[in-house]
Amino acid sequence: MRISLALSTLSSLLGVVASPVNIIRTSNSADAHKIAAEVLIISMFTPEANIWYNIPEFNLLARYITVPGFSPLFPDAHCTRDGSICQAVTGEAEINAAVTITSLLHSAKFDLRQTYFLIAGIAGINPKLATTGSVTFARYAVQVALQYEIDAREIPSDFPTGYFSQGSQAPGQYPGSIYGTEVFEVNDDLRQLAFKFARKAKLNDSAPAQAYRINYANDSKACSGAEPPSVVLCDTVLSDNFWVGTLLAEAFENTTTLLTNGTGVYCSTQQEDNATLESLMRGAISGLVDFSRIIIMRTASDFDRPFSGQTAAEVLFAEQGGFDPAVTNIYVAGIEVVKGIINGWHQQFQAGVKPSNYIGDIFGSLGGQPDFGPRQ
Ligand SMILES: *[C@@H]1O[C@H](CO)[C@@H](O)[C@H](O)[C@H]1NC(C)=O
Ligand SMILES: *[C@@H]1O[C@H](CO)[C@@H](O)[C@H](O)[C@H]1NC(C)=O
Ligand SMILES: *[C@@H]1O[C@H](CO)[C@@H](O)[C@H](O)[C@H]1NC(C)=O
Ligand SMILES: *[C@@H]1O[C@H](CO)[C@@H](O)[C@H](O)[C@H]1NC(C)=O
Ligand SMILES: CC(=O)N[C@H]1CO[C@H](CO)[C@@H](O)[C@@H]1O
Repeated sequence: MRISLALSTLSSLLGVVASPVNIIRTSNSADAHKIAAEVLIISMFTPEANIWYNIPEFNLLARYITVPGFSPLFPDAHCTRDGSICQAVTGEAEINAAVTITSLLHSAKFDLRQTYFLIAGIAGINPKLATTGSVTFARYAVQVALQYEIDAREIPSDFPTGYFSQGSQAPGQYPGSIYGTEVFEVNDDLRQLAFKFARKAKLNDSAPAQAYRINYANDSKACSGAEPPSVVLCDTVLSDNFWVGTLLAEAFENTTTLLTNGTGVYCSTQQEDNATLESLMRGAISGLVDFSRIIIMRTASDFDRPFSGQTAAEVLFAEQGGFDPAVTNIYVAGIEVVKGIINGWHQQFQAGVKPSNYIGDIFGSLGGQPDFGPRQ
């Protein structure tokens, strides 16, 4: 599905060079040689990874660290010489994300207990909330395809969609069967800081993206699709399945509302984050990472549904022009987040950003009482 494009580097965009501070902490001798990254960028595939190379701020290709269990396509983690900033590339979709992140957390080469994880990838976008090129920061990640599915041609006549919760009898009913990976909630206080950092960025855009998004201008329900790119606080939803179209999008809006008990806002669409978060949460249970140090940033490359008068297949195959600005804005906005954390390390980030909201999964595995899910 994804188009591969040669992306020029952005060396001229940022004049200021943030010099990553010190580190490779040596608190006890067993950990002395481990890389204690302050920020670890999680990319999913080549264009998302490459946008961080040949930049003026730091050189992620100074160190290649082969990690057993990483994808055959992306066998190495990358780090700056001092180890303060690293990157892992998971490979696309849920299985790759879960296996790569789990392998990373159990690698003896890293000490990730104080690391901030910046999930930084492209995504589909709900034109009710934003447009292509926009940068979103999520509080909830919702797994929407973990449901029963009946082909739309065979659904009961009173069903609005073929998707409905496992253990339920119809769309709209709360799931009777919970696997535990349906919803994750991350640190909202950290999200607000990341949002503030990213808003310093001058977002990239392109003439083809502008020309295409005009089509949403007169669609009263989806007119945000025609606005210029912006930085937005809204949630992310995922499935291995790359869905497109008004009916599936609305069905999954409903699923998001249902699974987050009305709080989550279906906004960006992607294929990895419940898997990445499940791995990070299991790592947090094992004391390997701090689940309050995760940022989910998704930039919008394509619309999840057509404009009025267009079909679902037409939007899927259209040249929407959003891919290049979305990839560029991973760096343009993401670098502000990385600089914000590195420059504020001693004053704020080393000690951590205390979440005022619940964080974790639907079971309350990390303690606390989820604000979604069946009450225990
Ligand atoms: C967007 O990025 C591309 C590629 O670096 C660049 O050529 C273009 O001038 C940028 N446009 C804006 C509006 O920043
Ligand atoms: C939107 O409506 C205006 C005013 O009716 C019209 O001039 C314009 O062509 C329409 N744009 C699209 C993309 O349909
Ligand atoms: C979404 O939920 C609304 C309100 O319950 C319902 O009217 C609509 O048919 C649902 N849409 C889909 C596609 O399931
Ligand atoms: C979420 O909604 C379900 C279904 O309405 C309800 O059973 C559950 O108690 C709610 N959970 C919370 C935490 O409010
Ligand atoms: C790692 C993990 O929990 N992944 C889950 C994400 O959702 C899919 C459903 O499509 C589950 O099968 C996975 O277990």
